[in-house]
Amino acid sequence: MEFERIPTVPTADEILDRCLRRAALKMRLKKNKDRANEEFVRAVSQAIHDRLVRIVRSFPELNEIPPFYRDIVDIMWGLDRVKKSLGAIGWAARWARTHGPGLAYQTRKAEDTAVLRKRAVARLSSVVHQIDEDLLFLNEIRNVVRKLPHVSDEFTVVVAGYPNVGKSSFIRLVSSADPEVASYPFTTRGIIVGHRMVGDERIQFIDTPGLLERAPEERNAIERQAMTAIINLADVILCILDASEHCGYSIEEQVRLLHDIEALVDKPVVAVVNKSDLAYFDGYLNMSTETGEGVNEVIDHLLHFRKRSQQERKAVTG
Ligand SMILES: Nc1nc2c(ncn2[C@@H]2O[C@H](COP(=O)(O)OP(=O)(O)OP(=O)(O)O)[C@@H](O)[C@H]2O)c(=O)[nH]1
Ligand SMILES: [Mg+2]
Repeated sequence: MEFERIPTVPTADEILDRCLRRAALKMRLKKNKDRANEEFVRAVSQAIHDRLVRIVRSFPELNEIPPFYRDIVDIMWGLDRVKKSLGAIGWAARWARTHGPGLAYQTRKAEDTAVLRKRAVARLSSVVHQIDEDLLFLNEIRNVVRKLPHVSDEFTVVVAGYPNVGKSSFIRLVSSADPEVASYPFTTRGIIVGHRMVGDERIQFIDTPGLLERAPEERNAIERQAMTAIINLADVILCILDASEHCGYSIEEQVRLLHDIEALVDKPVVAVVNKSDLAYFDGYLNMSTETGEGVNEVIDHLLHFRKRSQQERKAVTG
């Protein structure tokens, strides 16, 4: 995702420092002081304009980013607020471009060009300072989104279940390459994203640490939205149970969670019982991520939904 390439968004003071210094450097060699003052104003406003435009362009177009990322930005900060801040930066850039030449012209025409130069710089500074909060806000967003997991629009299995049932172990075991550990802003724990090649197609596995382990009525609105953003990625949900109860939850509680999840989402839910090296639970697929027993059967079972989701995608795209 292009998010990780967004550079740090500078503060108003940092922008002004840089632009003033660069303009001063350019003027150093000028012999005629009046001419130098005029050129200084022109150079500063141009540099401010260019810098601000670069900031706006470094952010991806919010209407074009994949729904998962748009959901997260919306839940965390609100799309409108983000657009407003980007708009404010754009406004300041345009201000510098529109008024810069006029300020430079006034400087040249002035009795005392040094006074006018200072006045012009003060006006430019005040415009840049007006967007200081927008700059800080965009930098906060940048710092969060660059650490989001990479998820793509391919066949996706979202792995759910109580803590310690073996969700992460499962993803690590079945992933062909080293899974990515990224951060998801709604949980303090790392989220694991892994891939497995099956034939010439990939399956994407996504962890849900701490997201689906509480009863629906205990979740607040933000948590519900955050969960929906992850669930929307899923072609199928794999709900892992632990019949050994070593995870600390009774099997009854775990089955209740399974039913909650089934009721909550309109995606297929596959239940599988992990830690079969310790205990079996009849009526379900059983596997052990420790010994590998039953894991291939689980993958095969998940693949049935790949065929289905491909047909559904074809039906949608015609
Ligand atoms: N005996 C046995 N232990 C397992 C098996 N799978 C996982 N474990 C152990 O169970 C513990 C929890 O496994 P994790 O994969 O971290 O569980 P998780 O569901 O990702 O837990 P959270 O990230 O806290 O939600 C670890 O100590 C694993 O070694 C298994 O098949 N058999
Ligand atoms: Mg885990």
